[in-house]
Amino acid sequence: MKALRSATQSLSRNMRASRILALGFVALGVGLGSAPAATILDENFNANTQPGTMLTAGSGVTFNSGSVAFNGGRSYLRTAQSNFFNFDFVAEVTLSTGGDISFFGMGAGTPAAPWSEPDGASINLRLHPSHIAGGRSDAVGASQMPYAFVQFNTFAYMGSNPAQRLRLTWDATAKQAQFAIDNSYNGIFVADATSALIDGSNLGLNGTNSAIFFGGAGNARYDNFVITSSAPVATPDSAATFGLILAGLVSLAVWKRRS
Ligand SMILES: [Ca+2]
Ligand SMILES: [Ca+2]
Repeated sequence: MKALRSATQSLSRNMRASRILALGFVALGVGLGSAPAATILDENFNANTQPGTMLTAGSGVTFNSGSVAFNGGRSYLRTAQSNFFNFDFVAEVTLSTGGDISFFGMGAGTPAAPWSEPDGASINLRLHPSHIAGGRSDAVGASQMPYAFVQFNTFAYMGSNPAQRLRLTWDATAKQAQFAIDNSYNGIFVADATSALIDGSNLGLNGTNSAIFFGGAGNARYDNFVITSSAPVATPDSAATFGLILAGLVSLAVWKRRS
């Protein structure tokens, strides 16, 4: 009986220990695992000014009527954050097609000579209005421009549309991208066309040149740009705070040595 009680006590002690160990592993898992996907950028352009989270390239970008328009030469708007290659994300934006080709993708988001198409390395969607190239919709992977397409996938002929919701999904582990388009978007995304998987491993994309961008010309107009990602948001404020704390600790150490 005594032996049995001792065995039971020992068993319960072991169970308690393993429960604590399990809790420890859960805590460790939360600490080491990638953060759950969250909305890290949500821009409706209703302020009619350039958001602080985004940068322009080219001279034809204007913020008005609660959205952003692209005129003149082909121009681009891109995220200031440029490390998306390293993180899973889903980016979406609504396009009202203009009179010229429109672009949406991941890369430097700058115009390349001679036609001001998005410079490589890049993965992007090339959307022609109805009167150009039959309104063709292409998903491409480009190492450099002009015309260094490593992959070129024509997957739809969407043509012009006043509310075309564009979606880019990036798998950072597989290094694969996929585009989807919802024509006549009504607020709930339902893909009318989905591209082939684009291999992003061999284009020269990396953790420093991978902004998310869109643009074009001919009064292409974009709105409601949303990024959901496991990427940590780069905030200059937190870096500054860290610097202040560090400076505080250094001066405290100096003060302690002196006193
Ligand atoms: Ca808006
Ligand atoms: Ca639709």
